[in-house]
Amino acid sequence: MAMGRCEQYEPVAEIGIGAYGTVFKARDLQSGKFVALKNVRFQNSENGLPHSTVREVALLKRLENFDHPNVVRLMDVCTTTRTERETKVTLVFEHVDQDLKAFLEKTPPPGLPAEMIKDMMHQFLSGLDFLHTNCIVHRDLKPENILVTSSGQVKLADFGLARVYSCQMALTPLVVTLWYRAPEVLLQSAYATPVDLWSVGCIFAEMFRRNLIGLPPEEDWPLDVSLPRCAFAPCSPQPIERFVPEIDTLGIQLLLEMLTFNPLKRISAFQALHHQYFQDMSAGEG
Ligand code: 0RS
Repeated sequence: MAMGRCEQYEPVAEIGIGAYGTVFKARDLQSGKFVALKNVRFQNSENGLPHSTVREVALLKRLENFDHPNVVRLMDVCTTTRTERETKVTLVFEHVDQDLKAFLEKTPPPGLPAEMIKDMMHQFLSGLDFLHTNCIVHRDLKPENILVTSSGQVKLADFGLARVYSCQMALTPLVVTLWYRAPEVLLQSAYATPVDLWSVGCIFAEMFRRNLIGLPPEEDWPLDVSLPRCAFAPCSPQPIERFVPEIDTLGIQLLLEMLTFNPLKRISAFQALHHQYFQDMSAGEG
Protein backbone atom coordinates (compact mmCIF):
# COMPACT_ATOMS: atom_id res chain seq x y z
CA MET A 1 0.00 0.00 0.00
CA ALA A 2 1.57 3.23 -1.15
CA MET A 3 1.58 6.36 0.98
CA GLY A 4 0.18 8.54 -1.78
CA ARG A 5 -0.78 12.17 -1.50
CA CYS A 6 -4.45 11.55 -2.16
CA GLU A 7 -4.45 13.67 -5.29
CA GLN A 8 -6.07 10.90 -7.26
CA TYR A 9 -9.28 11.20 -5.24
CA GLU A 10 -11.90 13.76 -6.14
CA PRO A 11 -14.48 14.49 -3.42
CA VAL A 12 -18.07 14.12 -4.61
CA ALA A 13 -20.13 14.59 -1.45
CA GLU A 14 -19.88 14.72 2.31
CA ILE A 15 -21.10 11.45 3.87
CA GLY A 16 -20.88 12.44 7.48
CA ILE A 17 -19.26 14.64 10.00
CA GLY A 18 -18.65 13.44 13.50
CA ALA A 19 -16.29 13.16 16.38
CA TYR A 20 -13.94 11.18 14.11
CA GLY A 21 -13.55 14.00 11.59
CA THR A 22 -15.21 14.17 8.20
CA VAL A 23 -16.00 11.37 5.78
CA PHE A 24 -16.38 12.12 2.08
CA LYS A 25 -17.57 10.10 -0.83
CA ALA A 26 -14.94 10.57 -3.54
CA ARG A 27 -14.05 9.22 -6.95
CA ASP A 28 -10.77 7.41 -7.50
CA LEU A 29 -9.64 8.98 -10.78
CA GLN A 30 -7.40 6.00 -11.51
CA SER A 31 -10.02 3.27 -11.25
CA GLY A 32 -13.15 5.38 -11.72
CA LYS A 33 -14.62 3.77 -8.59
CA PHE A 34 -16.06 5.48 -5.55
CA VAL A 35 -14.14 5.51 -2.27
CA ALA A 36 -14.80 6.85 1.23
CA LEU A 37 -12.20 9.34 2.45
CA LYS A 38 -11.83 9.84 6.15
CA ASN A 39 -9.78 12.81 7.25
CA VAL A 40 -8.35 12.81 10.73
CA ARG A 41 -6.16 15.59 12.04
CA PHE A 42 -3.40 15.01 14.51
CA GLN A 43 -1.30 17.26 16.64
CA ASN A 44 2.32 16.46 15.87
CA SER A 45 4.59 15.24 18.60
CA GLU A 46 8.29 16.18 18.63
CA ASN A 47 9.13 14.14 15.57
CA GLY A 48 6.00 14.00 13.45
CA LEU A 49 2.93 11.90 14.10
CA PRO A 50 2.41 10.48 17.59
CA HIS A 51 3.62 6.88 17.96
CA SER A 52 0.17 5.71 18.99
CA THR A 53 -1.29 7.01 15.70
CA VAL A 54 1.39 5.37 13.59
CA ARG A 55 0.89 2.11 15.47
CA GLU A 56 -2.86 2.16 15.08
CA VAL A 57 -2.75 2.98 11.37
CA ALA A 58 -0.22 0.15 10.96
CA LEU A 59 -2.64 -2.20 12.72
CA LEU A 60 -5.45 -1.19 10.34
CA LYS A 61 -3.14 -1.85 7.38
CA ARG A 62 -2.15 -5.23 8.80
CA LEU A 63 -5.81 -6.22 9.09
CA GLU A 64 -6.03 -5.82 5.31
CA ASN A 65 -3.94 -8.94 4.85
CA PHE A 66 -6.84 -11.00 6.17
CA ASP A 67 -9.27 -9.60 3.61
CA HIS A 68 -12.23 -10.13 5.94
CA PRO A 69 -15.54 -9.94 4.06
CA ASN A 70 -17.35 -8.16 6.91
CA VAL A 71 -15.11 -5.16 7.53
CA VAL A 72 -14.59 -2.27 5.08
CA ARG A 73 -11.42 -2.44 2.98
CA LEU A 74 -8.70 0.12 3.73
CA MET A 75 -7.25 0.86 0.30
CA ASP A 76 -4.78 3.64 0.93
CA VAL A 77 -3.43 5.97 3.60
CA CYS A 78 -2.09 9.42 2.80
CA THR A 79 -0.61 12.06 5.05
CA THR A 80 -0.44 15.78 4.48
CA THR A 81 1.60 17.98 6.77
CA ARG A 82 -0.61 21.00 7.19
CA THR A 83 1.53 22.95 9.59
CA GLU A 84 4.51 22.18 11.77
CA ARG A 85 2.09 21.26 14.50
CA GLU A 86 -0.60 19.43 12.64
CA THR A 87 -0.74 16.50 10.22
CA LYS A 88 -3.80 15.39 8.31
CA VAL A 89 -4.11 11.65 7.78
CA THR A 90 -6.52 10.52 5.08
CA LEU A 91 -7.74 6.94 5.21
CA VAL A 92 -9.12 5.70 1.91
CA PHE A 93 -11.78 3.01 2.25
CA GLU A 94 -13.89 1.15 -0.25
CA HIS A 95 -17.24 2.90 -0.58
CA VAL A 96 -20.49 1.18 0.32
CA ASP A 97 -23.78 2.76 -0.78
CA GLN A 98 -25.89 2.48 2.33
CA ASP A 99 -25.86 2.10 6.08
CA LEU A 100 -27.98 -0.29 8.14
CA LYS A 101 -30.10 2.59 9.44
CA ALA A 102 -31.27 3.55 5.95
CA PHE A 103 -31.58 -0.13 5.05
CA LEU A 104 -33.91 -0.78 8.02
CA GLU A 105 -35.88 2.42 7.42
CA LYS A 106 -36.66 1.53 3.86
CA THR A 107 -37.70 -2.04 4.69
CA PRO A 108 -41.47 -2.21 4.10
CA PRO A 109 -43.83 -3.74 6.69
CA PRO A 110 -43.92 -6.37 8.14
CA GLY A 111 -40.13 -5.88 8.31
CA LEU A 112 -37.14 -8.07 7.52
CA PRO A 113 -37.69 -11.80 7.07
CA ALA A 114 -36.32 -13.77 10.06
CA GLU A 115 -33.81 -15.67 7.85
CA MET A 116 -32.43 -12.39 6.57
CA ILE A 117 -31.93 -11.04 10.11
CA LYS A 118 -30.13 -14.27 10.98
CA ASP A 119 -27.86 -14.03 7.94
CA MET A 120 -27.04 -10.36 8.58
CA MET A 121 -26.43 -10.99 12.30
CA HIS A 122 -24.05 -13.83 11.44
CA GLN A 123 -22.07 -11.57 9.10
CA PHE A 124 -22.09 -8.78 11.68
CA LEU A 125 -20.77 -11.12 14.41
CA SER A 126 -18.11 -12.55 12.04
CA GLY A 127 -16.77 -9.06 11.41
CA LEU A 128 -16.86 -8.25 15.10
CA ASP A 129 -15.19 -11.49 16.17
CA PHE A 130 -12.44 -10.65 13.66
CA LEU A 131 -11.94 -7.19 15.21
CA HIS A 132 -11.98 -8.61 18.76
CA THR A 133 -9.47 -11.31 17.80
CA ASN A 134 -7.22 -8.47 16.67
CA CYS A 135 -7.75 -6.57 19.91
CA ILE A 136 -9.95 -3.87 18.42
CA VAL A 137 -12.93 -2.83 20.52
CA HIS A 138 -15.32 -0.88 18.31
CA ARG A 139 -17.00 0.99 21.24
CA ASP A 140 -19.56 2.77 19.09
CA LEU A 141 -21.44 0.20 17.04
CA LYS A 142 -24.71 1.59 15.70
CA PRO A 143 -26.78 1.22 12.54
CA GLU A 144 -25.06 4.31 11.04
CA ASN A 145 -21.64 2.68 10.93
CA ILE A 146 -22.74 -0.77 9.85
CA LEU A 147 -22.78 -0.73 6.08
CA VAL A 148 -24.85 -2.95 3.80
CA THR A 149 -23.84 -3.51 0.17
CA SER A 150 -26.38 -3.83 -2.63
CA SER A 151 -25.87 -7.61 -2.52
CA GLY A 152 -26.69 -7.73 1.22
CA GLN A 153 -23.13 -8.00 2.50
CA VAL A 154 -22.63 -6.50 5.96
CA LYS A 155 -19.44 -4.48 6.55
CA LEU A 156 -18.32 -2.82 9.76
CA ALA A 157 -16.89 0.71 9.51
CA ASP A 158 -15.48 3.34 11.85
CA PHE A 159 -13.33 1.05 13.99
CA GLY A 160 -9.79 1.51 15.24
CA LEU A 161 -8.23 4.92 15.79
CA ALA A 162 -10.56 5.27 18.76
CA ARG A 163 -7.81 6.13 21.20
CA VAL A 164 -6.26 8.43 18.64
CA TYR A 165 -9.25 10.62 18.14
CA SER A 166 -10.56 10.49 21.67
CA CYS A 167 -8.73 13.73 22.38
CA GLN A 168 -10.13 15.33 19.24
CA MET A 169 -13.51 14.04 20.39
CA ALA A 170 -13.28 15.94 23.66
CA LEU A 171 -13.09 19.15 21.67
CA THR A 172 -16.08 18.31 19.52
CA PRO A 173 -19.30 19.31 21.27
CA LEU A 174 -21.40 17.06 19.05
CA VAL A 175 -24.42 15.20 20.30
CA VAL A 176 -23.66 11.52 20.01
CA THR A 177 -26.07 8.60 20.08
CA LEU A 178 -25.94 6.77 23.41
CA TRP A 179 -28.74 4.31 22.63
CA TYR A 180 -26.42 1.43 21.81
CA ARG A 181 -23.90 2.03 24.62
CA ALA A 182 -23.32 -0.75 27.16
CA PRO A 183 -24.22 0.08 30.79
CA GLU A 184 -20.55 -0.07 31.86
CA VAL A 185 -19.71 2.64 29.29
CA LEU A 186 -22.58 4.86 30.39
CA LEU A 187 -21.59 4.37 34.02
CA GLN A 188 -17.95 5.08 33.13
CA SER A 189 -16.78 1.78 34.59
CA ALA A 190 -13.88 -0.25 33.16
CA TYR A 191 -14.72 -1.81 29.79
CA ALA A 192 -13.47 -4.08 27.00
CA THR A 193 -14.78 -6.18 24.09
CA PRO A 194 -18.12 -7.04 25.83
CA VAL A 195 -19.32 -3.45 25.22
CA ASP A 196 -19.69 -4.30 21.54
CA LEU A 197 -21.87 -7.32 22.25
CA TRP A 198 -24.31 -5.11 24.13
CA SER A 199 -24.57 -2.89 21.03
CA VAL A 200 -25.01 -5.99 18.88
CA GLY A 201 -27.88 -7.03 21.16
CA CYS A 202 -29.53 -3.61 20.80
CA ILE A 203 -29.22 -3.77 17.04
CA PHE A 204 -30.42 -7.39 16.95
CA ALA A 205 -33.54 -6.36 18.90
CA GLU A 206 -33.96 -3.29 16.71
CA MET A 207 -33.99 -5.51 13.66
CA PHE A 208 -37.14 -6.96 15.28
CA ARG A 209 -38.06 -4.20 17.79
CA ARG A 210 -37.37 -2.94 21.37
CA ASN A 211 -36.75 -4.50 24.78
CA LEU A 212 -36.10 -3.96 28.52
CA ILE A 213 -33.82 -5.86 30.94
CA GLY A 214 -35.12 -4.53 34.27
CA LEU A 215 -32.97 -3.29 37.19
CA PRO A 216 -29.81 -5.43 37.49
CA PRO A 217 -29.21 -7.26 40.82
CA GLU A 218 -26.92 -5.63 43.45
CA GLU A 219 -24.20 -8.29 42.85
CA ASP A 220 -23.88 -7.24 39.18
CA TRP A 221 -23.62 -3.51 39.88
CA PRO A 222 -20.00 -2.32 39.29
CA LEU A 223 -18.12 -1.00 42.32
CA ASP A 224 -16.07 1.55 40.38
CA VAL A 225 -18.89 3.88 39.32
CA SER A 226 -20.28 7.03 40.89
CA LEU A 227 -23.93 6.35 40.09
CA PRO A 228 -25.38 4.01 42.74
CA ARG A 229 -27.81 1.22 41.89
CA CYS A 230 -30.38 2.75 44.24
CA ALA A 231 -30.61 5.77 41.90
CA PHE A 232 -32.79 3.58 39.71
CA ALA A 233 -36.36 2.57 40.35
CA PRO A 234 -36.77 -1.15 40.91
CA CYS A 235 -38.26 -2.77 37.83
CA SER A 236 -38.39 -6.40 36.89
CA PRO A 237 -37.19 -7.64 33.52
CA GLN A 238 -39.90 -7.57 30.91
CA PRO A 239 -40.63 -10.64 28.83
CA ILE A 240 -38.65 -9.91 25.69
CA GLU A 241 -41.32 -11.52 23.48
CA ARG A 242 -43.55 -8.55 24.28
CA PHE A 243 -41.11 -6.13 22.66
CA VAL A 244 -39.73 -8.36 19.96
CA PRO A 245 -42.81 -10.43 19.11
CA GLU A 246 -41.45 -11.91 15.89
CA ILE A 247 -38.28 -13.38 17.45
CA ASP A 248 -38.07 -17.17 18.03
CA THR A 249 -37.01 -19.02 21.20
CA LEU A 250 -33.34 -19.39 20.24
CA GLY A 251 -33.23 -15.76 19.11
CA ILE A 252 -34.55 -14.65 22.50
CA GLN A 253 -31.93 -16.80 24.25
CA LEU A 254 -29.11 -15.24 22.22
CA LEU A 255 -30.49 -11.71 22.62
CA LEU A 256 -30.66 -12.05 26.41
CA GLU A 257 -27.08 -13.32 26.50
CA MET A 258 -26.00 -10.15 24.65
CA LEU A 259 -28.11 -7.80 26.76
CA THR A 260 -26.59 -9.13 29.99
CA PHE A 261 -25.84 -6.27 32.37
CA ASN A 262 -22.64 -7.79 33.78
CA PRO A 263 -19.97 -7.65 31.03
CA LEU A 264 -18.18 -10.66 32.54
CA LYS A 265 -21.31 -12.73 32.06
CA ARG A 266 -22.09 -11.38 28.57
CA ILE A 267 -21.65 -13.67 25.54
CA SER A 268 -18.59 -13.06 23.28
CA ALA A 269 -18.75 -12.62 19.49
CA PHE A 270 -17.11 -16.03 19.05
CA GLN A 271 -19.56 -17.75 21.38
CA ALA A 272 -22.47 -15.95 19.72
CA LEU A 273 -21.39 -17.19 16.28
CA HIS A 274 -21.60 -20.74 17.62
CA HIS A 275 -24.98 -20.25 19.30
CA GLN A 276 -27.70 -22.72 18.37
CA TYR A 277 -29.66 -19.84 16.82
CA PHE A 278 -27.34 -19.95 13.79
CA GLN A 279 -27.27 -23.74 13.52
CA ASP A 280 -29.98 -24.03 10.87
CA MET A 281 -28.17 -21.69 8.47
CA SER A 282 -27.24 -23.33 5.19
CA ALA A 283 -23.50 -23.92 4.69
CA GLY A 284 -21.58 -21.27 2.78
CA GLU A 285 -23.72 -18.42 4.06
CA GLY A 286 -22.40 -15.47 6.02
C1 0RS B 1 -27.42 11.13 7.88
C2 0RS B 1 -25.71 10.98 9.54
C3 0RS B 1 -25.88 9.25 7.85
O1 0RS B 1 -18.61 3.85 2.37
C4 0RS B 1 -22.21 5.28 3.62
C5 0RS B 1 -20.10 4.82 3.83
C6 0RS B 1 -21.78 5.71 4.86
C7 0RS B 1 -18.79 4.30 3.49
C8 0RS B 1 -17.68 4.21 4.50
C9 0RS B 1 -16.61 3.34 4.27
C10 0RS B 1 -15.62 3.24 5.24
C11 0RS B 1 -16.67 4.78 6.61
C12 0RS B 1 -17.68 4.95 5.68
C13 0RS B 1 -16.65 5.52 7.91
C14 0RS B 1 -15.43 5.94 8.38
C15 0RS B 1 -16.36 6.96 10.25
C16 0RS B 1 -17.65 6.58 9.87
C17 0RS B 1 -18.76 6.93 10.65
C18 0RS B 1 -20.03 6.54 10.28
C19 0RS B 1 -20.21 5.79 9.12
C20 0RS B 1 -19.13 5.43 8.35
C21 0RS B 1 -17.83 5.83 8.67
N1 0RS B 1 -26.06 10.67 8.18
C22 0RS B 1 -26.25 8.98 6.39
C23 0RS B 1 -26.01 7.54 6.02
N2 0RS B 1 -24.67 7.14 6.31
C24 0RS B 1 -24.22 7.40 7.68
C25 0RS B 1 -24.44 8.82 8.09
C26 0RS B 1 -23.87 6.49 5.42
C27 0RS B 1 -24.39 6.07 4.19
C28 0RS B 1 -23.55 5.46 3.27
N3 0RS B 1 -21.14 4.72 2.99
N4 0RS B 1 -20.45 5.42 4.96
N5 0RS B 1 -22.59 6.29 5.76
N6 0RS B 1 -15.65 3.93 6.36
N7 0RS B 1 -15.31 6.63 9.52
